[in-house]
Amino acid sequence: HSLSLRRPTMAADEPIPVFTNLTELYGSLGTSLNHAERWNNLTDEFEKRFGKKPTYIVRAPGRVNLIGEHIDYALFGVLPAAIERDILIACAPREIVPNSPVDEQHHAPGSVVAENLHPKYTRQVFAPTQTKTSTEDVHVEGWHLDIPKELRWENYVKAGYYGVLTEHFTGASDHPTPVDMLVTGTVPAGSGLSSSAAMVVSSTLTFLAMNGKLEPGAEKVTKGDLVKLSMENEKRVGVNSGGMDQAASVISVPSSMLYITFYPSLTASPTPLPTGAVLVCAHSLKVSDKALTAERGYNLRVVETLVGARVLARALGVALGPKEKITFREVVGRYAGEVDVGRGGRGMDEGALMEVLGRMGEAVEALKPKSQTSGTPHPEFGVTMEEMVSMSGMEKEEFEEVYMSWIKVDATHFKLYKRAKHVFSEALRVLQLRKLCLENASANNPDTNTAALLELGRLMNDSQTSCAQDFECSCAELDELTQIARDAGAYGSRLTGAGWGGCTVSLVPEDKVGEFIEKVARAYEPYRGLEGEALSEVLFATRPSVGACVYKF
Ligand code: NG1
Ligand code: MG
Repeated sequence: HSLSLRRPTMAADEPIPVFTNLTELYGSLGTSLNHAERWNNLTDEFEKRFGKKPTYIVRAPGRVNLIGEHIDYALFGVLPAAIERDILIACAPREIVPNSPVDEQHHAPGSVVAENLHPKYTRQVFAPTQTKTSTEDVHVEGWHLDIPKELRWENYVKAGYYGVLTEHFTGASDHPTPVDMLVTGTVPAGSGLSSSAAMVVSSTLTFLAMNGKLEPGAEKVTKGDLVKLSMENEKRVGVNSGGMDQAASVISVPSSMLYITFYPSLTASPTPLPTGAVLVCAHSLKVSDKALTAERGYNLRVVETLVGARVLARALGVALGPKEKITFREVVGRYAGEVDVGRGGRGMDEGALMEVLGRMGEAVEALKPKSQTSGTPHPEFGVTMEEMVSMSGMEKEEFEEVYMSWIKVDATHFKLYKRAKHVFSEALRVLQLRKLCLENASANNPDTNTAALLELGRLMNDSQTSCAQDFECSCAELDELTQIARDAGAYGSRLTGAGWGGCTVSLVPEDKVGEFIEKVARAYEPYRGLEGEALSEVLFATRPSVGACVYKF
């Protein structure tokens, strides 16, 4: 009796769009911003600095997530869209002139000179080194790139390079091309709008382009390939993220949200919002340094949800492979006897998934500690490391190898129950919101449209509550700003991205956007004194826009 909500999905196996005609390129980006000025300025600046024309400009946008927070790494579907704000990188290969008066690294194969239009991000020169590892049975030749732990802008450039090097340069005689590049961006950093994914996707694209991987005749790089490569690359800069940001930055389509699934395979289905509402992003002005606080934040949540999934699997009698790092989505699938989960498989449909998720509320009770015999029980069902190991059914050593060796966490209690409660309720809200959007689009009736928007808003508000109370990824500033947004007339408002700072997203009646922005600007204390461009930097309406592309001169 399951509902079939499935719509044709976007092919993740489409090639990356490569434009050679500027009119077509600007057409694809939409007319709401003056793209020509920015692209021309970048081209001119590149010429001034490097004394030659760029051969490519690559573009990757940031994204806003409407709903589905912290569930991509549990492999549940999410509903983001690319935004108009983006990163652009102009680039060209550099000829190595022997004995030219430059520093040493300029001469190294595959060396990079990276400049940024923003003066805060200074010029960087680096090069990969060639490595040879030989033991009795392994013989590896490749390229190594040092990515230091501290936050530096060029780390995101290096992260993109890393995967291209390891994936495409394995032979000893295979030399990567030296690259000159100039970066510019309009995605605010640390804002939850994924400037990081935009940087890593655009950097990955730059090095693919510079090494001939996007040339006609080269083996086609698909959008799906770029998502996977960028996901791996982003893990080099600190957090064990899911794939939402990279998928949204690469695959998004104009004027529609994108329902992205990761299991059993990467799919992306356009999901149109009801008409009459727009998304407004508002930066809390609290910067969320996810890479630096990951041990108590993001990475800790990754561990809590993965261990939670194992404990739940055991409680439900779901079979587990030895040392398997199962996710919540896989537990649900195996529990429900899901079929068609092989490579490229489609798995169960959305109606069936909603039905199983609805039944999980009781099952997650298994993640509460059985009894806490020593000391006072943790008020929020947190368990100690010892309890967690015992609940997993693993030996301590094995547990450490599987769950603790690849990630650093800093906690005394692990709140498996509350995290799971968020993940399952949030995964269900995503499907409910998508269903509303699809049903509304086919009904095409103004009355049901408003009802749908109100319902969408309610789901967003519930998501915020769940993020704040159960997943504990909100903060005082985000709680306040979402409340201000609701008071100012939003249908719903919530944090977007990892949280702990950064942006909120609000669904706002289209004809009230001006009024809404004024009210929020007045009510949120940190916005005092901001006006004009400074205000629109942090508080702005946005519409779903198109994913990454490349322009070839
Ligand atoms: P932000 O902080 O917006 O980049 C992060 C993760 C996502 C997802 C969200 C929470 C990265 C690159 N992205 O987004 O994969 O897990 O948090 O929903 O870390
Ligand atoms: Mg990020």
